[in-house]
Amino acid sequence: MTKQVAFKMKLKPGFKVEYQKRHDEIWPELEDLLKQAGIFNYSIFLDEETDTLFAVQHLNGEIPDLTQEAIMKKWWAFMGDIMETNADQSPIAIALPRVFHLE
Ligand code: RM4
Repeated sequence: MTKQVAFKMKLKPGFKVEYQKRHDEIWPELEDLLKQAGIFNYSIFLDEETDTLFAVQHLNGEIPDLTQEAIMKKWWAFMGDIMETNADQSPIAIALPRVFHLE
């Protein structure tokens, strides 16, 4: 059973190019981790007016907890200088309710 989830995160002002570059060069081991966790069709969009990042993911199964995965923590530490983060350097991510869907 697949499900779709969405959440928002915050980019620090002025880092759109750097954010895009880092994601264009995403680490293969992170890609592998995300896919092995059942995440696919994963996109992130940016509202440049507010520096808000909107992520949409499809999942095979339930939302995975990747917070203890070494490569996830390494990536979050790498990204922490250009995103708004929690104390553990994970990005502040706020779940968004789905209000419309067209199959
Ligand atoms: C984002 C953020 C997310 C991660 C993606 C790949 O900037 O770090 O947690 O899943 O990158």
